[in-house]
Amino acid sequence: MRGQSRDFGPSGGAFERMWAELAPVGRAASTGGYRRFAWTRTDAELREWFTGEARARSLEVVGDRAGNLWAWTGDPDAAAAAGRPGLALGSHLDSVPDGGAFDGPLGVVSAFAALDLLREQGFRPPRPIGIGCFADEEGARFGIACAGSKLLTGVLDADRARALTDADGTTLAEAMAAAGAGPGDLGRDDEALRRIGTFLELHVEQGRGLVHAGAAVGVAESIWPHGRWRLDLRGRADHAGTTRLADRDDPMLALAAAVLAARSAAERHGAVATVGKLRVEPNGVNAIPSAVTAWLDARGPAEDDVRAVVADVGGAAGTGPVEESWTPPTTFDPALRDRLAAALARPDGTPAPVLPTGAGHDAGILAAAGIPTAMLFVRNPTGVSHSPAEHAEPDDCRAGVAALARAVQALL
Ligand code: HGY
Ligand code: MN
Ligand code: MN
Repeated sequence: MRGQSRDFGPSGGAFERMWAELAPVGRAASTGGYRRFAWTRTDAELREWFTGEARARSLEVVGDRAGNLWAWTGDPDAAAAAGRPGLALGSHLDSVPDGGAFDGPLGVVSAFAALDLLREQGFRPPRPIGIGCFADEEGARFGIACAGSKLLTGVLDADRARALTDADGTTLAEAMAAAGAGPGDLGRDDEALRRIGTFLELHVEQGRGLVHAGAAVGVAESIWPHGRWRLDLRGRADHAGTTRLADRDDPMLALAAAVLAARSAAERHGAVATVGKLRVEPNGVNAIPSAVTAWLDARGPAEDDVRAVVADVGGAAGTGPVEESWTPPTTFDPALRDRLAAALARPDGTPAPVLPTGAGHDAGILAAAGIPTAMLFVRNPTGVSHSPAEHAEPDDCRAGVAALARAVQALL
């Protein structure tokens, strides 16, 4: 199975052990893809794994009011009070439906492995180092991208979050309570934010920029604005065999128009648009649907273009798209970016490649909250992501750990 520990060869070491331990958690044997959704039993297993790895390194594990977990060296509160807030690493462990092994977990595992490497090298950090594990980055169950970091920074309202429902109608509040997490305390957490002086997220690249650059590791320049809209398409249920075409009110026709419009509008506006999730009622082969619900994901370099695509799709579908999630554009701190590109220069001295991305990340949300933030990308040979085929080569993953350790030393 791609992404499993054997891909990392016989060398052993903490990275390979952690990777092998995570590999089976939430993986579907049929596809090799992952279903690691927020506030599920699989999520609880991942949280337990994270806590175990932290405690094995004598890191203090604290939760924040948004459901995220943090593992810190030293005393991050005392350091923050002394005006020396810590450097936090980390990423997320949740996935999209049938997702890949690397999107998220590579950042968390690499953070633990980089801390190990720094300790082996005798590095004594002048400020605390934290490792964050963000809740519900993919929004696969409750629909909001980067929900944990948006709650942490106050971008996502706690009452709205508590009322979000999954496909079965379970609210986030109910799911958190069932997982033993108190939904009542959800909200912006200034105490947790004060601990973070700088945030640095390592992530598998979701594209082929590093393949073209011929580099194992790169630095993020920016994240495109992106959002998710719901299209409620109503029709009239009727018999598939006895209803004359002229008498039909079939919402599938509006769906078809919307999907084709998404593609043509994206081409026209220099953006990308996807309809990847549908709900059809009653979803019977021989019944004209009474309703079709579709979700549109639209992104691009310019916000106006993204919104123009959404408007075009709404026009084609004959209904107003309902915005469920919006993430404004991120430009990462240029000084941090350039410092890292220099610190991670290639053997010939040229700075590490600097790349934009269309993928959203918790790092983008923390940057928007004013925390100096940077991202490192690790080469993905095919660029494929949000798929069981997502992959990164063992040597590139090791290069990512070494780069993350070097970046920590450059920033502290
Ligand atoms: O959707 C995204 O861009 C990210 O994977 N959450
Ligand atoms: Mn993702
Ligand atoms: Mn991710």
